[in-house]
Amino acid sequence: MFEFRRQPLWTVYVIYFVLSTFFVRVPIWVVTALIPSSRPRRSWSISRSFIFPALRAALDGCFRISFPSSSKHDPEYVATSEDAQKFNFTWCPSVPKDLLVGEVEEIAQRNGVELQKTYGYWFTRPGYSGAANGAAQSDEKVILHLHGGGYICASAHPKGGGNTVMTSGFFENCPSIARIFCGAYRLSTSVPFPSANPFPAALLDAAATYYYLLHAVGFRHEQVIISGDSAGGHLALALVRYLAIHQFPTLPVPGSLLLISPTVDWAVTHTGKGSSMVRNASSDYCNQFFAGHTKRCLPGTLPERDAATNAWISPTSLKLEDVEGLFKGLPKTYLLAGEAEICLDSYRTLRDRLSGDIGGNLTYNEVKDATHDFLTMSWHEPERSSAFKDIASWITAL
Ligand SMILES: *[C@@H]1O[C@H](CO)[C@@H](O)[C@H](O)[C@H]1NC(C)=O
Ligand SMILES: *[C@@H]1O[C@H](CO)[C@@H](O)[C@H](O)[C@H]1NC(C)=O
Ligand SMILES: CC(=O)N[C@H]1CO[C@H](CO)[C@@H](O)[C@@H]1O
Repeated sequence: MFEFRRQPLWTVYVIYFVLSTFFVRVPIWVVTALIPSSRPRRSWSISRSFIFPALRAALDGCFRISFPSSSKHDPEYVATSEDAQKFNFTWCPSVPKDLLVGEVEEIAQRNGVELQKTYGYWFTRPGYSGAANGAAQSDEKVILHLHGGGYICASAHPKGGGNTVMTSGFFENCPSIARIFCGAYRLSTSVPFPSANPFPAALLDAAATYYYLLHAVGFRHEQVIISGDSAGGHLALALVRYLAIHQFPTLPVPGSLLLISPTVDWAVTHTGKGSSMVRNASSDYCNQFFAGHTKRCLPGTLPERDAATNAWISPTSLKLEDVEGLFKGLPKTYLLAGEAEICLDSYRTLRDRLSGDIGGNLTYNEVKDATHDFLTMSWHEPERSSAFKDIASWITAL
């Protein structure tokens, strides 16, 4: 993995990638998209069957050379440039020290993870007239959204991944949502890069963004929907579980939790011939994310096997010994799964564990023929809008 990250291999690989894509891959994608029986899914449209392998190839390429990162998305740059106002950037101070307790505190000490300030961006509904970071209205519902990217790429920046497509989906389909706060958290690295920001770095940052909404903007906890897609869904689940275990008076469990294709089995314990990992491999593009990198990033100095035996890392791991009560005290939760995803089996395990603990407060939606994190793909229609509409009625009924 990342074997071509250094020059001159980087350049050689990029040239090879561009040429082979134009002259070999694109023609193959065109032909396979045109013939229904050779599409990633027979039921998929021609255009989706063409865009999908391109997305997969781009990601696989990144796993060879490393993920691009833009200095214009660096918070220190944004904070001191005109982008701060343009994108409604804000810093969020770290949570007070007394909110770091229990097992998470022990792991933080062991991994040398400190509390630190983080940041985020406000997204507003078109036509929104107030200040993006203005005081909470008494009847307003707000979404705190945590982005995906396997804990190793993307950001909360409007141009840093799927955030703009995701938030516009909420604005177009959920009339009661006027603004969304995309909270940033530390990304992680591990071999072949130097190890940085293992668990619970992202959890502490996500907690800081929620603390900001309650204490700086003035939302009551019931008004907040904590949401996350992919790795951000894993993070949202971990944060709310942490709050449910400790019942902090200054940082109560939020009103509700929205999990969008949450990556909840980094150890890949749902595996084998009949599993979605194998059976849905051709209709999912993030196979590389489960090839071991994030699984090494998150545990830090914990033993490697902890990826499978620690519920903070893999809450749906089939190797967890005691799962009863794992999600006790969680609020109303909506879990969105794509039926064409490799992670589908782990979502079904999450569904079963959640419903064991919160019963009817769980809403599960498994969308036929949908691939991983499809709410971030404007080309994944009609499934995307239809799922957003279903989420909208769940929000209305909260
Ligand atoms: C930032 O907030 C203002 C309202 O204060 C809004 O008009 C503008 O569209 C927002 N920018 C983004 C990127 O959402
Ligand atoms: C479901 O949520 C309601 C409040 O919204 C709560 O009173 C009830 O205890 C919850 N049920 C479970 C099983 O968690
Ligand atoms: C087309 C296909 O094989 N889909 C599979 C995706 O994974 C689920 C869960 O394992 C299977 O039930 C589907 O048949």
